[in-house]
Amino acid sequence: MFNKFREGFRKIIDKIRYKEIDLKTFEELKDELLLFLVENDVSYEVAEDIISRIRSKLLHVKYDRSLEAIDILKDSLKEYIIDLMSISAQRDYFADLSSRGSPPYSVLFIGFNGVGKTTTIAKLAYLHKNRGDRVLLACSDTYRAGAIEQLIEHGERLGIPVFKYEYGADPAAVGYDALKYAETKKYDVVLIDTAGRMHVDVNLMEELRKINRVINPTIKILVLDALAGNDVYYQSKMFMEKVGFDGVIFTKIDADVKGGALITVSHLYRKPIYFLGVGQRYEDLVKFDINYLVNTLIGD
Ligand SMILES: Nc1nc2c(ncn2[C@@H]2O[C@H](COP(=O)(O)OP(=O)(O)OP(=O)(O)O)[C@@H](O)[C@H]2O)c(=O)[nH]1
Ligand SMILES: [Mg+2]
Repeated sequence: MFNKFREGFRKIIDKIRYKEIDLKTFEELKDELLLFLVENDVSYEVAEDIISRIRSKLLHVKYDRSLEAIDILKDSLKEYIIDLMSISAQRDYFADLSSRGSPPYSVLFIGFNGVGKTTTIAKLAYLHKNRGDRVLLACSDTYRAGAIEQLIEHGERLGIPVFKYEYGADPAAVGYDALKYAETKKYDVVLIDTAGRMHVDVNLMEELRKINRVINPTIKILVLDALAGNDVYYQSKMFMEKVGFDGVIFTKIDADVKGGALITVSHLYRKPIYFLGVGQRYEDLVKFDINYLVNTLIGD
């Protein structure tokens, strides 16, 4: 996990090994660090911010000559990422849900095409079920061929019912009626799947606004594919502008992604990363652990 980032960072660190800290060393390193961050999917804007903060930190440090630049660099970057993602450490998906009223809770999943929304819903349904929650899945993707069958198949495998209408039905109506149904039947949570959409899909983006308005979900989760790299910058911007979101789930972390996308999105919105998708099985949804991330990216 995050091997490229870790190895790249190690190379940078090796260059300054045994050098005493001074600003000259840092200035020499600056461009290389910037390039390294950008190559690892940290957006340029964020990479520049990281560097300017680390730099100003160095400027204010009273140098202890026994310290090596390497330690300052590592510690500053760790501190920066931990601070940036502190919201992810503080917030918990299940706690967030129950802090927002009473059941049935509704969770709306939004995101670009093929990022893993439906799979993530199935994984999260599995987690809910294991906690003893009564879960309902709602198929508000009435657009893509096979979308309804895909959700039904997960429902059957998990022993969880699926609320659905026909293809072409109004996705907002599916979500709304699913919620009404959940209220009557005393479900705890409704997980609502939506069709993948891109910024060029003007109608689909408008439709998403309607879904959001009509359902008024307890929580909106933006699903992002960590393999999309720096493209998550544009994806998250677009969904934030159109309907907003309360938290993020990154998928395909198992595919040796670089990791910078997580930093970029945290920097932009300070929204919690609730979970990471780390494979194709139902068990492969893990709570985001910031200390694990930082130690994996930067090392001890
Ligand atoms: N390796 C890996 N694959 C994943 C993960 N999450 C999803 N996938 C795969 O990604 C592909 C797309 O997943 P879907 O859940 O259908 O994606 P979607 O966002 O619902 O797609 P659309 O509804 O078409 O927009 C599938 O082959 C999934 O098995 C993950 O965490 N790791
Ligand atoms: Mg889907």
